[in-house]
Amino acid sequence: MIFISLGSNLGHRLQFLARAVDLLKARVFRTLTCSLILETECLLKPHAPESWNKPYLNMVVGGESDLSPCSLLAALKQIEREMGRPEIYEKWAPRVIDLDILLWDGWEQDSPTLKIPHPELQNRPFLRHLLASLGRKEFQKDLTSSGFSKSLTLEPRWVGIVNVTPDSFSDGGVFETTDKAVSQIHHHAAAGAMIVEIGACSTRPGAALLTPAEELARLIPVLDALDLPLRAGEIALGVDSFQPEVIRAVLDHAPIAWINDVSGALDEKTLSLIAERGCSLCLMHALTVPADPRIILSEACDPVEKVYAWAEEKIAHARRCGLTKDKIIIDPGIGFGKTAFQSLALLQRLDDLKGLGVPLLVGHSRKSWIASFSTVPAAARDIETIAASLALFGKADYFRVHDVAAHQRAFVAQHILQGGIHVA
Ligand code: PH2
Ligand code: MG
Ligand code: MG
Repeated sequence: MIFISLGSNLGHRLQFLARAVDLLKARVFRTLTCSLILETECLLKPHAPESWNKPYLNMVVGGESDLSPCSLLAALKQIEREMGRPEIYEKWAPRVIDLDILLWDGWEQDSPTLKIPHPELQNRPFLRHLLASLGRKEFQKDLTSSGFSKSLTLEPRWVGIVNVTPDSFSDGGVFETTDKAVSQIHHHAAAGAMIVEIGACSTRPGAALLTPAEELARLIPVLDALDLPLRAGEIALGVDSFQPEVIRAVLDHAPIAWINDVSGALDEKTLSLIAERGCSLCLMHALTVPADPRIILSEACDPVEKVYAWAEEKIAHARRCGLTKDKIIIDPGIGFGKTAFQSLALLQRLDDLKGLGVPLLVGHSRKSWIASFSTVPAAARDIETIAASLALFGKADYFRVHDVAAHQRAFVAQHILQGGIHVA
């Protein structure tokens, strides 16, 4: 078994860890198990600039590889470079990604360019903690409650929901809404959301649609308030809108990582613009927007087959407009034009959509399918949502939820019991 440590303390740390794991899986490892992620205090050399003191996200992966220690080291350096780490850097300066060989069963080495085991293993209890969590008995004493300020899991990837919907259209209402939205965005990002998604136009049954101007009047102040973290790449922001004019305006205004189109009906010009900007596109299946409880899929049809056929067509169309497969995310649209029975069937057979060959998103959080077995009000449905999320683990890439922090807590517990998550 070979163990690699991953660390990031610059930019969107979670996204950098995710990208590095994807590359390790593709290039280096035959099998791969991921540890939890711990947030740790930055260890610095004496007299390091105070600006370097940025907390790390650290994790460990273990697996089997056919590479020699020397070629593995070269592969790690190559990944670091491709991910934007400069070729020459000062020792222990902040970095988007650091990949080190920690341990190699049956191999020890002490050369100027490579030392195995990693000498810093002695000084970093969090690395020994992570190795213990992957079952390494020699570090069992290190599996303790100290040495980290936060614990997260890398999988699934969370999309945190933020509604920018004021009750009043007065200035006071907009300002108050902006503040609340911005603080919720920071809250989701700190809790471990991969994407934080803002939406100004409600799509729940009976909701009134907004004009593009009304929608933008709610969105733009939020983008402006987040200008710094967005430009620094610290937060990946999604916008939930299906109006081409709104999408164009927000893409021109700020770096947006993701557009969520709940209509699934964007025109070619808008799709091409999204592709050009390197933005991801989530396409949701719906019959009407806003949702109309009277317009639902026929009882005779198989909802999974229906969504599959719809998605195949939408993916082909989006690809013709320049979007690549990794940037197209398919969402079956739980609760949109479906009975509770049909929504449940889609959740139970989410796997069947994997054949589409694109990332999948599931948005089941607090929705009315829960009312078919629970009497708690919508805002209190997080226990049911989290239980469903745990049952759906591995069946979708992205989970779009109202409470990212609570999901992370539940998934960290599941992860630790399983002794790591096997990703390859
Ligand atoms: N890596 C460093 C320097 N300091 N501090 C923490 N908490 N985590 C690290 O991975 C780390 C560090 C140089 O490799
Ligand atoms: Mg290091
Ligand atoms: Mg290093």
